[in-house]
Amino acid sequence: MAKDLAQYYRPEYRTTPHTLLCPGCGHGIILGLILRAIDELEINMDDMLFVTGIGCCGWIPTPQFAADGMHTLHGRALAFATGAKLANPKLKTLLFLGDGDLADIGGNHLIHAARRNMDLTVICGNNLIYGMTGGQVANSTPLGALTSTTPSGNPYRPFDLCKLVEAAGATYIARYSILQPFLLIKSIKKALQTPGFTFVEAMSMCPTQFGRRNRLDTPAELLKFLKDKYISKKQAEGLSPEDLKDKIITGEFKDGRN
Ligand SMILES: Cc1ncc(C[n+]2csc(CCOP(=O)(O)OP(=O)(O)O)c2C)c(N)n1
Ligand SMILES: [Mg+2]
Repeated sequence: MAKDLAQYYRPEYRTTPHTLLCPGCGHGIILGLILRAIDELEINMDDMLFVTGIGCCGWIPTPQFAADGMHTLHGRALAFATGAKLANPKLKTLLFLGDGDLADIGGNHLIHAARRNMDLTVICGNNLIYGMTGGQVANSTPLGALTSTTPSGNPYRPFDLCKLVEAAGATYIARYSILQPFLLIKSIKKALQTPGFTFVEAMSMCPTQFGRRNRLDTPAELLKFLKDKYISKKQAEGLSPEDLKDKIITGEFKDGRN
């Protein structure tokens, strides 16, 4: 099991971790799970490259991880990562991207990186909203949810990002929530070990924007709301489209090489 995770931080961040994350933010949990996956696989941080775009997720690997990192432009992290991978194919390249960064402004890059089956691991920290910029609606926001740009409720149905990358050609695909930390660690490990485009949708949470705007006033209330939303692939079997309407299915959706 995990050793002292401080070893993965640059010395100046070991005693006072640098975090811009709000209390109750799910991204911090995912940060710990990514490090645990790397620790369990015994990957040397010198062999890793972390790439992010802009958003709260952008602050997860950089500047504190003791590894090479690129904090790039909003929606363009996959393009930067593609270039870096071509320049140095030996680096294990992990991107940690927000739902908006990855699939709104960056949506076309996502489709084509998956289609080309680039050897990249993408972890999407999906908090159902644009967290950093004031709680605007995202491709991932549930139907009816309140955001700063949908004060009467989101009229659009959300993307299913796992189905999107599956259709485009990704090799490994899984979705688990921060309520399933061990399954998330396992899937991140598999994603890092599988060549090709590998995708883990890590369902996070944002009490500051999503919770507050949807009258889920504490992180615990938001967590309970999300717990009711997630069901496993097995639980979803046999349920009608009506029963599944408000649910998010978790599980491993593809585990193979194309
Ligand atoms: C070209 C450009 N357009 C818009 C922005 C503003 N912007 C920065 S982050 C962001 C969305 C963040 O949402 P998400 O990717 O879901 O990350 P989160 O903060 O929720 O983790 C937006 C719209 C920007 N920085 N650059
Ligand atoms: Mg977000």
